[in-house]
Amino acid sequence: MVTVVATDSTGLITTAALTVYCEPLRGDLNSDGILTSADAAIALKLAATGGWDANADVNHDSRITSLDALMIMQAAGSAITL
Ligand SMILES: [Ca+2]
Ligand SMILES: [Ca+2]
Repeated sequence: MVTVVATDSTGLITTAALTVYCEPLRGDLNSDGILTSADAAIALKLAATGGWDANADVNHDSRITSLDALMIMQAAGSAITL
């Protein structure tokens, strides 16, 4: 929840409370706020073990595979955007 304060040109002030929903950074599997090779490694581990994390399925095919890890690695290197 954030509170927004607005002032118009005559000096009148109003406030409003807003609820803000933040979506996690897609592919940020260690939740540190950035995409790195560590996230790709976690995706690879999920792919190898059959684990599931919806945030790791970056190509939206309902499976976690090495392709998801590759895409996370490419996004970490700014080659693509997830
Ligand atoms: Ca991360
Ligand atoms: Ca996938």
